[in-house]
Amino acid sequence: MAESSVRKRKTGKGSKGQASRHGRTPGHSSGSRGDYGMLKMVALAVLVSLVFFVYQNYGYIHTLVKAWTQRKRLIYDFNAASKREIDFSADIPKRDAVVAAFKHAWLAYERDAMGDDEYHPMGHSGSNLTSAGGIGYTVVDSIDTMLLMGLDEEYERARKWVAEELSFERDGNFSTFETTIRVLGGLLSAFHVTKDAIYIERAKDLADRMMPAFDTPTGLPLSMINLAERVGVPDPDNRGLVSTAEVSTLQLELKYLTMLTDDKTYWEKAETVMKVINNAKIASGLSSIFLNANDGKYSISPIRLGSRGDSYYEYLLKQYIQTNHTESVYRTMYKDAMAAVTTHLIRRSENEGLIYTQEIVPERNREGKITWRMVPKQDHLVCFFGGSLMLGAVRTGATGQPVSIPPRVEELTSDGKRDWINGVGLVKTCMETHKTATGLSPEIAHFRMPDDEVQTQSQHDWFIKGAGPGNTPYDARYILRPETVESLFIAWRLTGDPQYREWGWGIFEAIEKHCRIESGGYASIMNVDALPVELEDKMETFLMSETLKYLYLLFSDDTVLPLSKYVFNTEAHPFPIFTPALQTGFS
Ligand code: DMJ
Repeated sequence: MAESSVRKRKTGKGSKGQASRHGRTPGHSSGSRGDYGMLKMVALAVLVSLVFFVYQNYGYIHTLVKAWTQRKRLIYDFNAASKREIDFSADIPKRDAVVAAFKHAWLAYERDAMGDDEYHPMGHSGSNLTSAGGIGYTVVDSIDTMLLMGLDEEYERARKWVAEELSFERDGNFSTFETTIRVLGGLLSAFHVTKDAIYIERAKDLADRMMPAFDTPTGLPLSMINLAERVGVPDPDNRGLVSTAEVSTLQLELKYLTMLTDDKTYWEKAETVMKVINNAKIASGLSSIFLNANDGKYSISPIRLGSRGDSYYEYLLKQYIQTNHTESVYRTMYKDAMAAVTTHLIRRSENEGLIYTQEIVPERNREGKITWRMVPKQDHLVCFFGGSLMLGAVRTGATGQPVSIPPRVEELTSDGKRDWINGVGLVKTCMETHKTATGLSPEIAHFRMPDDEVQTQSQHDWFIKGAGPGNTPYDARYILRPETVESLFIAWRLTGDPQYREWGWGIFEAIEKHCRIESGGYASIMNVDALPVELEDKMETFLMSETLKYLYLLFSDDTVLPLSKYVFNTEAHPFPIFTPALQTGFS
């Protein structure tokens, strides 16, 4: 039956064709040849003009095609990711290598500079933040990493130093923000792990000395605090303004301190700041990097996710997580901020379609009017944001809790999917900026714009501004920063994708190869894209508190500090998530 019907259709077609051919008369035939020749001429002319048009407009057409293909380029395939087998067991050799690196850093510091705030591994010396003496910047910042890594002997010596030597009776001006995230944060997480009263006593002493910084007309804390005098000190470099990230990155620490001490003062100070920031909201939903502590308004200043902006966004999300999703005001603030950031700051690069964040900078024109300039420049600091977006997607952009690992597409709202994809893309971009001579990424990456002259000089979509033979700009440095490995750790825990471990291991190997000082410790690099490396004699405290901790966690199994139970302060000190008994939040 089938065959005969096929045959029938063939016959039908054939007869139609024949009928048409038979229908032509000789006269028609010669006319048709003429028409055909004419048609060929026209087609040729069209083709030539098309080639000419393409030749003349190659750049524009190339841009259009690129834009079209980039829109199609898939950053993340939810379905493929969900099918992957996940193995969260520890990678013991790599984890042990990270522990060995920590010991290499700590033992050198302990030998050369025990108790000093900062360490200079090449000069085998330490230094303090002020001439009034140290405040345990390095020791306290490192304690919970030792506890995590099981370095008992090192821990006992550090604990002894805290008990016998640490003093905050220092007549000097200290950064309110840095002291909170490194020292107060370190003491609180050490207390959480050990329940040793020494840490909570020291934490309370420090916090009480810092409270006067909040005595401003609005409650926004001043940038500096004299710990002995117990007075807040305005930052003379910034016309008395306070930085947005600095005032909004004290909340996890102060709120946890209230939970541990039952003293509401800390909580209230922290929450007042957030209320002021919420009220300062401007129409675009964006936040600039400075606030005025007298009137609580944003000052006209750059808008960015890098320095002075970064951890404001981080703590909006983490405050919501810290109190077990009970304070919806932070969810709202975070979601509004992410909507504004997506619209105004997140961009894709020209050729490779890399996700990055631009800055918006105010400029005064000749008439004195403010105009806003877009600057395609991203601080290394922004690399925390990839992991943060992913975490935010599953905590604030999910249809329910808990969310699968990795999240299934139907578990995320449209905002959740948007933030997840941007987060994945941003982590990838940060890894792209590690494609340098050292495998380490610079302090600042610029992204090429369509008509940039630099387009012809760089093979990537990003470049280090001002770098060249004999030129070492500030932007080219790597100072042992943790932001990329922080995002890799979060991305690993939320996806189980081994790519994140591989990338982390690459960064660890690059640090070992280029920053390690044989006699002990690690130094910063002046130019990540120049070999042999030129070193800068400084080992930042966040190498031991953050960079090596996040690498250790990346290679540990997922029962170690699970993200469902812990929230990390911005200096990687883990605090437990809790459900507050007191009435909190504001509207
Ligand atoms: C750390 O002190 C903290 O992560 C802070 O929030 C930003 N910068 C450094 C590390 O780069």
